[in-house]
Amino acid sequence: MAKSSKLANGKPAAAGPATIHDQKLQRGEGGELHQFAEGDVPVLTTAQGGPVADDQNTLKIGPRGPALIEDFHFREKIFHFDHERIPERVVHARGYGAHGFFENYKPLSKYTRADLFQRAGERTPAFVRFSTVAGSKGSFDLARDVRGFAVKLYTQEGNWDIVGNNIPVFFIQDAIKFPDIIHAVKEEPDSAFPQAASAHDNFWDFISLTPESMHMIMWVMSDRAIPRSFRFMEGFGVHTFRLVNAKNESTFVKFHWKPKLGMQSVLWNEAVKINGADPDFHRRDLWTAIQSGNFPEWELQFQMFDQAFADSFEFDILDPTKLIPEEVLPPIPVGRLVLDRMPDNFFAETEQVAFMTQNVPPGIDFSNDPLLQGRNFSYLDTQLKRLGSPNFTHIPINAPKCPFAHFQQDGHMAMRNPVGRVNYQPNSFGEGPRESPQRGFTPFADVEQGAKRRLRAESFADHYSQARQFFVSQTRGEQHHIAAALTFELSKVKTPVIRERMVSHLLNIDETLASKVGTGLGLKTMPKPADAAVPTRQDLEPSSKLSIVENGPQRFEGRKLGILVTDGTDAAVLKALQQGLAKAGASFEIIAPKVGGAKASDGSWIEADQMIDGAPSVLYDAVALLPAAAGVQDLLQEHTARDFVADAFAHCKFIGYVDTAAPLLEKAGITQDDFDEGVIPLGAKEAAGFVERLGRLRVWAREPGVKMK
Ligand code: HDE
Repeated sequence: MAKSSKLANGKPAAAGPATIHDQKLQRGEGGELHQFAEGDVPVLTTAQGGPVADDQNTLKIGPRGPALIEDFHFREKIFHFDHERIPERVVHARGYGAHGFFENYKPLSKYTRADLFQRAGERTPAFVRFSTVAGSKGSFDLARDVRGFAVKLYTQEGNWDIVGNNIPVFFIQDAIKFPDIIHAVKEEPDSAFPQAASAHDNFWDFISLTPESMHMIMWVMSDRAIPRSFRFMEGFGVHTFRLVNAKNESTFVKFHWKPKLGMQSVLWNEAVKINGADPDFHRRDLWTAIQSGNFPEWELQFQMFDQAFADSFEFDILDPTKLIPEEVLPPIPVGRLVLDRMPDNFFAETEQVAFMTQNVPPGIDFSNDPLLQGRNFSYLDTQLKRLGSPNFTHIPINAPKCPFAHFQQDGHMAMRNPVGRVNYQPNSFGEGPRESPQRGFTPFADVEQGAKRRLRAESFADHYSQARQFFVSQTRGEQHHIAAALTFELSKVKTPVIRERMVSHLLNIDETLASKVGTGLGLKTMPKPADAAVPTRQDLEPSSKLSIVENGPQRFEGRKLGILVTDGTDAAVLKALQQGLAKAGASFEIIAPKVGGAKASDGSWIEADQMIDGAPSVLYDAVALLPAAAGVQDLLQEHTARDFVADAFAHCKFIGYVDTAAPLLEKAGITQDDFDEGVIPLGAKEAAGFVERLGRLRVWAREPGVKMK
């Protein structure tokens, strides 16, 4: 709050030291000092710059009104407030962004002329926005959904946007179906629910009538759709693109972002509880990591191939419902993306950022993927609606960071002030920019021919083989999660025929999966397999790269331990744990019965981050139970304390415990017989070893025993 403002009682607020916020207010955009300042504190003004005397009371006749419309300060303030919202994105409305940079490893001129890939170590500024697809802007973070992974690279040859997802394939093969799939997944139009959930009739009706979506369905029913953090997910450009070099030679490419901290997801039961406990879980995670200097990092990798590979590959490389297994075509590391700065203002940057698939620099080009071609139309179109003016590139987050010059002019909210008389070319005055055949974007000169028709290529007709390949590439536990997710989602579908139709597709993917889901749904008879245009191939090799568990980090870096303390907690154990975590690059939160903290065994004060009611164990990757003998008696009376432990166990997490915590484990229903390698006795000496073991993240062997759905 500006310090010149008055409190409700009309008295000026106490003047404290000027904050950064005030400093900014004090200087105009050009750095000029504000005209009005009292000492160190800037004076509140209208948007027109007029100083304001009273911001607490409207202008009235007499103390009780009526109010006067002459009150220009009130009218301007309310006018602006009334117009604070812009339309949210029609898809990917809920998102969170951060600034950073891309660093190129080595020159790639053999493949692409794109300037950002020409020099080793070159850094290109970046802005990344992660998102969910279906929910509205205010929906919760842990929806079962695809995550958007949109990267804007401010290259020296204009902005390059890789508008990708955390899943390498998509639901549909042709952009003309996009409004249908999105209408179907979003809330139903009559009831306006469910919010941010695909578990409803319309979605599964559309899906069950759209066999091309089956591969994607396997992914969105897998743990990929409930990531633990944006920091722990992969990103994909999805479509096949082209790299084009200076000789105009083209190489096909698929873009992959690999998280440095490895992949990690949560369980569905956890996701449901996280949504209640902290709907901003993913936002908070990214914010906290970056603000504390733990900058998330991804490696950009290219899967590159030529026309001969494309011709020989089992599926059409233009079909966005297919991927190329990494075992078949290993991706090559080309650089790293680091996110190191949060936006100063969410609206100005994250909300106003406009990603567009058609933003490519010379040296990057499109393929004929029909989904990509459709997107290239949609993303420009949508910005006009959302940002309200063709001048959306004037907004700083969207403006290029390289020199630019063109003759586009005027329009709503034009922010630039072009000088001179010439606003066209060619012109006789030798003024203004001219096109450059050498430096400019030249599309790859592919030769196309064919009859003009609305047709789906036959090479796009196999809808089940890669769905099966994905399924059989998962660990048993992950397969179980897919079956449980399908059963859950379809249990929310009220129309029996839709449930059956879905099971008929599953029969073409994997019989055990289909029968698990059929049994889970209580189908009286199994349906016949759906008609398949192409029979499912059984010979595709499993690809271990498709599993999250098989590619786990094996270290606790970037993860968070929840440490439960009470008065009397052993200070030495706590200290040893904290040291172990710091060494591992991990963080922790202290959870105490009261947020004020607790007194440790040595009389020192333990500051708490959370009270037990506000911090269920779903917010942590593992837990340590350090209550003292007296404190544990109080915890035994608390439901939330028992749930803290019971959930950690049911979610297959590592649990460290001191002797005095044993009654709490018992009260949570965990008996000596249940103890496994993940329930670990803790003393000061064991702390380092405990942290080391946390790197496995979960004790998956426990899962069948706890019968988590
Ligand atoms: Fe999008 N998509 N999309 N999409 N998409 C949008 O653009 C669209 C598709 C993706 O953080 C919209 O600015 C069509 C695939 C992300 O701001 C819109 C089709 C992939 C984001 C649009 C697709 C994506 C969007 C809405 C089918 C993964 C969020 C607001 C042909 C490769 C970007 C906006 C951000 C956003 C259209 C399919 C990813 C309406 C027509 C496939 C990450 O233009």
